[in-house]
Order: sequence, then C-alpha cells, then structure tokens
Amino acid sequence: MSVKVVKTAPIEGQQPGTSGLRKKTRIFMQTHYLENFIQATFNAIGGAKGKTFVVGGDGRFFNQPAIQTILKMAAANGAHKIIVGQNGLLSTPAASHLIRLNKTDGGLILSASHNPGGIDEDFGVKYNISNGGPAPEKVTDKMVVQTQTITEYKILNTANIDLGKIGIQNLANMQVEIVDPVADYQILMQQLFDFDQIKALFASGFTMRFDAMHAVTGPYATAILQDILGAQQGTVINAIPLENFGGYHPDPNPVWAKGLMDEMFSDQAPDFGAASDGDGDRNMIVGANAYVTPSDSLAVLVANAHLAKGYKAGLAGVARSMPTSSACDKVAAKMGIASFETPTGWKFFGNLLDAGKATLCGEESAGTGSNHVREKDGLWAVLLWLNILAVRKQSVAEILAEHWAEYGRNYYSRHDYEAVDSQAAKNLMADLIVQLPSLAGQSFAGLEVASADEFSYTDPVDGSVSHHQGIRINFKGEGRAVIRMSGTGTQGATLRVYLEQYVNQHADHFLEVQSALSAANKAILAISELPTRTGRNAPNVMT
Ligand code: G16
Repeated sequence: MSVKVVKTAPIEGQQPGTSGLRKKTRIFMQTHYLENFIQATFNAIGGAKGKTFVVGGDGRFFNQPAIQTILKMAAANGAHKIIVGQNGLLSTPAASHLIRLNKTDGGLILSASHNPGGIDEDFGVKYNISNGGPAPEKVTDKMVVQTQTITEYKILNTANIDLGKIGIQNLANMQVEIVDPVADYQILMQQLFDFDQIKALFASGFTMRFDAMHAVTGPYATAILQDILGAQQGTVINAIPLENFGGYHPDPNPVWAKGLMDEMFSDQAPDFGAASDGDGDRNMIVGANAYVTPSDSLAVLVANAHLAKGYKAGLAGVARSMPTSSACDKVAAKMGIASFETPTGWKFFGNLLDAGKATLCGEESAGTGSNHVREKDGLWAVLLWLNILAVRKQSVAEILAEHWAEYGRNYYSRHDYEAVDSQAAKNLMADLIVQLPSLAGQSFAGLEVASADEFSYTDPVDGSVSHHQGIRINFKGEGRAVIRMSGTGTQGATLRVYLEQYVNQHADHFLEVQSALSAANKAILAISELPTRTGRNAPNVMT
C-alpha cells in the first residue's frame, strides 16, 4: 500500500452552502472533484494526522464509492481511525451522536438531504466538527480558501475494504471500525423517551404509518417503532434504503409525501403519521385529518417536552430560524424561557446548544431537534410526539386545537419558486434591499407595512456576525412575509417566500391556510415584483 500524491488544481464552485457542498452527482464523480473537497477539508482543520472521524451517508447513489475514496484519503493523510456505518449507512443525527459519543475530531456526512438521488440527481458532502454539528462559517470559510488554492491531494493506492463487515479492519496504519448504524442511536432514544408508555400506547390499538421514503431512516424506524415499541408490522413503509430512493423525492412535506397525506386524510386514517427525509434529519408530523406545520410542531413540542423523561427538568430556552413562525416564541414567553432567532441553517444552533442557552431548536424546513445531538433529528421528533400522545391520551387534532386556543394560531406557509434564473433572483433581492427603508407606512393588498429589514445575526455566544440572511417585511396586524434565496438548491436559484399571519386565542383557527395568507402573499409579490422578474405566476411547491 503506497501513498499517491496526486497533482490537482482548484475547481470552481466548491463553496459549501446552507448545509455542506451539494451538487449534481455527475459533478461529484468528475476527476478530482470529491478528492479536492476532502483534501481541502483536511487542510482546513489542520490536517487529518492522528485524528478520528465518523463517516457515513444516506445510501444514495455514489455513497459507497465516495466512502471508499474518503477512507483511502484519510489513511494517506495519517488519520488514526474512522468509524463507519455498516454498508456506508448513517443517518445525519446518528452520525452526530457517534461523533459525540466517541469524542471524535469530526465527521463527514454524505448526503444531499431531501434532494432526489441517482446518477442524474444530487449528491453532497458535509463536514461536522467535534461537537457533532455542521461546521460553522469560520470553518467553512477556511475550507473555501483551501479549495481555491489546492495543488495536490493524498490517497492510498489499495483495494476497497468490505463496508458490510462489522468490526475493525486496517487500512495501512489507520483503523476502520464498521458499526451497526442503529445500535447507539437506539440507546440514546431509550434514554430520552418513556418507551414503556409508548409500548402501552401501541398495545392499546393505536395505529401509525411512518413513510421512510426508501431513505436512511427505514432501518432506524423499523428497529425502534416496530421491533422495540411494538407498532404493527407494516407501520413503516418504504423501509428499504435505495440508491435512488425508489424514485421518490425524499422530502417529508405534503407535496412529496402525498401518499401518506392521502391516507391520513381518508376514512381509514391511522391515528398518527410521520415521514422523514433522505438523511433522516427532517420530519413531517400528521394526525388523522390534521397536518401539523413544522413551526407548529416545534411550538407544541416546546409546550409539552416536559412530559418525556429526557426533558422533565424543563427547557433552558428555544431557538428557531428567522423564517420559522413565531409560534414557539409565544410558548417560550408564557413559560418564561429564552427564545432565539437565528439565520437559516442548523449550524447556527450549535453555539446556543453548547452554551446551554437553548434545549430545543427548530426550523420551518421540517427540522426539529434538541441538545441530545447537534443536528436536527427526524425520528427524535416522531418519538417525542409519540411520548406526548401516550401521556396526554388525546389525538393530534385535539392537541393542536387546544394549543391554538391557549396561544393563538400562526397561519403559515412557504412558497418555493425553484430553478429560477440566478441573475433574475439576485437582481430581485438587490432591488428589494434598496426599497426597504421606504416601505414602512405603504400599503399593499390592503396590508400596511409596519417595518422592513434585511436580517443580520450576531451570535450571542461568540459574537460572530452573519449578514444578508433574508428580507423580512412585517405588516400591521401581526402578518409577515419573508423572502430569501435558498442555499441548498443545485440548479439555478430557488426563491423562498415565507408567509405568516397570527390570529389570537379567540379568532377562527380553522380557516383554509392559503386563504388566511393570501393578503400577505399578494403584498410580497407586489413589493418584490417576483412574477414579472422571474416569469413565474405560481410557486413550484407550497408547504
Ligand atoms: C438544510 C439546513 C437547514 C435549512 C435547510 C433549508 O437542511 O440544515 O438548516 O433550513 O437546509 O435551507 P435553504 O432554505 O437554504 O434551502 P437539510 O435537511 O437540507 O440538510
């Protein structure tokens, strides 16, 4: 086994976005592409020599070849040990847990999350630091510099190792430990939740459907929900991870999990439904005839987390991304705990969790999690909901209705305009920023603008500042429209429009959501001129 030093040159466009580097799979498969990014990552963290990492992915096309390359590069760079999920599989939260449990120096997670998989679809690589969370901007900035100056990478000249064989193998002087991807994660869930109570719930005839969308949570959900908690066989559907996710778009929302939604709104609906995404960090929660928006789910979990043993002592605080609705702020205010508003991206929660300022975090993009790991965690959210349902002995619809009666309702929806012309999107944002100071006091679609700004965030722990984090327009009467460019798309630009309208405890909580938001929508479309600038009259996806 000899170390090859391969001459290379910088490749354009290797800047990580909201969550790692995401590109079309064929781009990642180009000569030197993956290797450059991995070497740049090692260089950015002061080299891999003597270090231990966790490596795993969501099983999408190119997962295993990419892992073999990373192992050979880590060995050539002098790494001490790599912990890998069997067959290259690790959900993102399970990888975060393994990093923390084994006190490793970091980890590499291979996933393009909820984006489709396949040779003509998407692939991604994300570096997580030793706290188990996505690398913060100060680290990704160093990675970018390295990608722009790279001249060579190191790789071991050797055969592939067997990723299916649990146990320790050696690659030159480096140990590779192949582990069961589910085992340690399952133990963590057992520590946080009252499994006996959830078992009793299932034993009483409670029914559930979990759509794993042929992605990584299949084995986790089958083991925990069916094998341990006693949910009926067939509770977990699409349970086998496939390289192309069975052709699914593994994004757990009402559009892409339509089959589950149809079942949950039918006469034969099970009591509880849930879905997770490609890498297992997102979740969708739906009761019989009751869809729960991610923002509402976060608020309900904050209000009820103390019912689960892992959160009995109460919460230090809650954090949400800026575009997420303020429903959880209302709960935090009543509970007398802190609430934080961060930019989009789980990496911004890391410092708050490490400093003990926040216990639960969540985002409108179907992400919820807590201080148990440093990633959002789809199955964790499902188990916390199950724990709450087991204790409260009410339906999801009843819990939601009571929540709104106590706190009021934040009607909420996100409209995505995908693959729009990048320059048109940039111009729209730039021109909107110029307009911001003059918007207050003007009316659009019957709504008067109360305030308008571009969101900047100062991290309360390390003082780092992140600018240009989206435009928010607040209307009189507690309505809001936010617009920002996605940092996870792989084609053109995706413009996201986030609409919110709060109504108080005594108002009608059962309006059709899009109608409740139509004035805010018309107003932001008029202010931004989105239809004329992009040629789009309707969003591609509404969640
Ligand atoms: C990632 C990030 C999330 C973010 C989401 C959407 O999720 O981890 O924090 O909310 O992307 O980001 P954007 O609006 O920039 O596309 P995931 O599940 O894709 O890793």
